[in-house]
Order: sequence, then structure tokens, then C-alpha cells
Amino acid sequence: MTDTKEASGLLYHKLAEFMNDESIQALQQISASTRDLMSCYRCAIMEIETKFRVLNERFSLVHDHNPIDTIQSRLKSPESIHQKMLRKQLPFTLEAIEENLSDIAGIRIVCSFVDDIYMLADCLLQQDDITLIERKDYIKHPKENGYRSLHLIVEVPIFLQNEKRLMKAEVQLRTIAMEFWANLEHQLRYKKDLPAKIVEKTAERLSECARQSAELDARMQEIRDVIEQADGSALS
Ligand code: 0O2
Repeated sequence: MTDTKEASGLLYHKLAEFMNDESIQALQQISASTRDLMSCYRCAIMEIETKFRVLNERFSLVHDHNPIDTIQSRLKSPESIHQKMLRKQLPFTLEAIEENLSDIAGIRIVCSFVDDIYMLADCLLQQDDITLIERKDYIKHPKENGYRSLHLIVEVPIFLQNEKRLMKAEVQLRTIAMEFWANLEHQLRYKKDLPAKIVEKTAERLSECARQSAELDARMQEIRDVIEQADGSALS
């Protein structure tokens, strides 16, 4: 941390040697606006995380179980934002970033059961301050490599000192099995310089693992349904 601070201080002084006052002011302005925008995305993450924590709390009270296993969130890194803007052939400006990227604020909700994913998604989308921008159901329609998750791109208001801002965020909902698969696939994808034959074989094996993990999710869901039915009839 201190190293980063020292390095940016050094960079600033080096730049100051070559730049006039106007350019330095412009640079400071960009840096302040970037910090402001990133802070707004952090606020959006807090808002959405709270909504899910509230839902989890209420379900555990009413239905005696927690639908959420874990909540994770992340702010997309500047390198990753830069890569995505390059890939989309868009200018690397704050306006273009805010307009075109919807996953700078990312919230991941990991559940034990598939049904809970859809139940939580419905509960979130019913809230009157949430606007659904896009829904990608990779559970019902897995990606070719086997990736499964429900993605919701939403807009959420954040309330600042004197203004309200609408921020976009990506909510990914998945089961523990989907999370396990996606994490391993992500790690293996970044292994470089492997022979083509191994890459091909690995893709096949990952796809088979994805199929098995979907089967496991379906079985766990069935077991839960049977238990809940039995529990319901025992009470009635
Ligand atoms: P990171 O590290 O999570 O930021 P779009 O965003 O609509 O322009 P994109 O990126 O294809 O297009 O959107 P999509 O398909 O909804 O995927 C966005 C995110 O879902 C990815 O973010 C991953 O987190 C996750 N994801 C999608 N496909 C896969 C996959 O095949 N494997 C794994 N492990 N994760 C996946 P980022 O930006 O790639 O990464």
C-alpha cells in the first residue's frame, strides 16, 4: 500500500516536471472523477448486498432456512475495465465506461439450491427501486463450455449527500456446485502455453464435470423437495 502511494507520488512529481499547470489540473480532475465514480459503484454494491442480507434474514425467520450460503462482491479492476473497453473497441473515458459496462459493480450470491436462486431473483426484482436491464439465464441455457449461473444486470439508486444516482450492477446467482465449477474453470483457463491436445481434452472434461454438477444440483433439489413435502404433511 505504502509502496503504491510512494510510486504514485513519484510519478506525479515526474509528470509535473513536464506538464503545465493546466494539464496538471486536468489530470487531478480526471483522478477525482474516477475516484468519485468508483465510490458510487461501491455504494451500489453495499445497497444490493444489504437487500440480499435482508432477504436472507427474513427467510430464515419465516421458513427456518437460509437461502444464501455466501455473498461475495468485487469492483472490477482498472486493468480489467481497460481490457474490456479495448475488446469492445470503445474509448477509455469515464462517460463511455459508465454507459457501456454494466459489471463494474459485481455481486455474487451463492445458494445451496437452484430453486432459491429463482426465488431470490424474483424477490429482488419485485423491489420498486430496482430496474432490470438484462437477464441472462445460463442455468436454463448453459454456455457452450458448461458455465451455469443466473445473471441480472440491474439499476439501483444510491442516495448521496445532495443527489440520487442510478448505478448499474451485475448480480450473479449460482449454487455451490456452479461456483465450484466456475472457479476451477477460471483458474484452468488462465494456464498458458498448454499443447492444443491437452486444451481440447480439458475442455471436454470440464464440460462433462459441468453436466455432472448440474445433475448433482437437480438431485439435491429433489431431496429437498421430498423432505419439505414430508415435513409439510407431518405438520398438517
Ligand atoms: P470477472 O473477473 O468476473 O470480472 P458483456 O458483459 O455482456 O459485455 P460478457 O462478459 O460475455 O459480456 O457477459 P457474461 O456472459 O454475462 O459474463 C460476465 C461474467 O460472468 C464474467 O465476468 C464471469 O464472471 C462470468 N462468466 C461468464 N462466462 C463464464 C465462463 O465461461 N466461465 C467462468 N468461470 N465465468 C464466466 P468477466 O468480466 O469475464 O470476469
